[in-house]
Amino acid sequence: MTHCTRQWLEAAMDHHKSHNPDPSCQRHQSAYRRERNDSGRNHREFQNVRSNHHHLHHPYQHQSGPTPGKNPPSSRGLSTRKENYERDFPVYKQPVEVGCFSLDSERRFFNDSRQLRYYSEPERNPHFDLKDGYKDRFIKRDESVKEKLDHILRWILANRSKLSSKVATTASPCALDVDFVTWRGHLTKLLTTPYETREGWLLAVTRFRNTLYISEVETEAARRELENRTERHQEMMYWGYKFEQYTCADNVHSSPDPGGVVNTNEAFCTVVQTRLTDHRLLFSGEVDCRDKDPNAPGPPACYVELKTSAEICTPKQRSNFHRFKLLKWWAQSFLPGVPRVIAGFRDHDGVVVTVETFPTSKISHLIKSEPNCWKPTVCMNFCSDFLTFVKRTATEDNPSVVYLFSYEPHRDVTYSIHRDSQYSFLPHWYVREITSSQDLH
Ligand code: 0WD
Ligand code: CA
Repeated sequence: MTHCTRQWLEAAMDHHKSHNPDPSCQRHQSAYRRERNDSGRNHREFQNVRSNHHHLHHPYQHQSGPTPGKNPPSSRGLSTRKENYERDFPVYKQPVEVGCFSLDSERRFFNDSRQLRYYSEPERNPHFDLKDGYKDRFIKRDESVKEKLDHILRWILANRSKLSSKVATTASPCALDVDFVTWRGHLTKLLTTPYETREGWLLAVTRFRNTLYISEVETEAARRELENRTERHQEMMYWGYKFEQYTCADNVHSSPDPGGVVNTNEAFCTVVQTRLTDHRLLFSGEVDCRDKDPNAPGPPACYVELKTSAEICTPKQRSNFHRFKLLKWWAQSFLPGVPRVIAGFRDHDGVVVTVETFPTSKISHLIKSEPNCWKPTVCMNFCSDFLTFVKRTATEDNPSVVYLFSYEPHRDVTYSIHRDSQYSFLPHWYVREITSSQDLH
């Protein structure tokens, strides 16, 4: 691991200083902390962080287990048992934002940050009514339109020069300098797989010009769930967007406008590049807003993830929140390097009663008092081994061939191969453009 990578990882995972054997690393680490604490000075932290933090140990330096990469693969499947992934934390490079894009109120693509919003800190007990506007000021994205990777591919075509290998050689006929292209949300699903007991997934993979594209396919179970959503469930999905409207302003100097329309077509997405072990990744994720302070660190460190969740009233609710929800929140924000998750806790009637900040790097400490709780290292090692499995399996370089990877809870990951099928997802306009520009070399 390079010095720089380790430094980032330690800051991101918030190592306890006394467990760090390298004094020069400690210096860097405390500098990072100071900077981050300064920029985050206005933000409240979840109370447990401070009370528990000092006696918690870092999870990774005490891990022992199988050597990295020695997880015995079965001939066809990939194990999803968490016990197989409890080894040292894998190299995960600090994610770098290489670009961004926006989707407007009609879901049109723009290669810029016009939809980026600014976080406006609410009071601690704000009494935001999340039900307001559901009936009359809500425009919902058409979920029957499956966009697959299209927006990311559009971004790639508009930004080829940032990604292509400087010298195209026959030895390395890589159109893009990355191994994988996908949505952040798909990687989040991979990270949480060893702990997922309810929902399976289907991921379609195509190798094209030596880059592996990963795009989700809706499962039968997910489709049925979508169809059978209750009216209350539909309304609750609106609540998350409404919370964004109460806390996000369109400009640095403006204020949120809770009287406006909530339109879920609108999105701002960051595109980041990073590396997990030997997998070079390019992925995009939707970002809710950024820090207003012009002196805040650059992206992705200035980004803020907003969440809503039911108020926690009982020890059982607290335990479930730690075991299930914080796992998803951590995975989603850790991947692109978003440092803060800000949560609005709502009562049964959809009114936000408290707002708390969860620094991403502290989430894994918060949960350690939970018996049988999740571990970041298991999530990351599983993801790395899955990507290795994909590289080894999806060998035919052909835009119309799909390797369909399938996970059902408590089962291994398996796959099937499909030619020119309903699963093919790379659009002709993308294949044509990449093919013609590459053939010029
Ligand atoms: O299957 C998917 N997840 C697909 C996502 C298929 C096709 C498109 N997308 C894209 C959309 O363009 C959207 O803008 O998802 C983008 C977000 O991608 P992501 O960041 O990789 O997704 P994820 O991390 O799962 O979700 C981030 C946010 C969500 O916020 P919360 O706080 O609830 O996690 O993106 C929203 C949602 O607000 N979101 C979506 N928006 C549009 N389409 C979708 C979706 N399918 N899923 C989540
Ligand atoms: Ca959010």
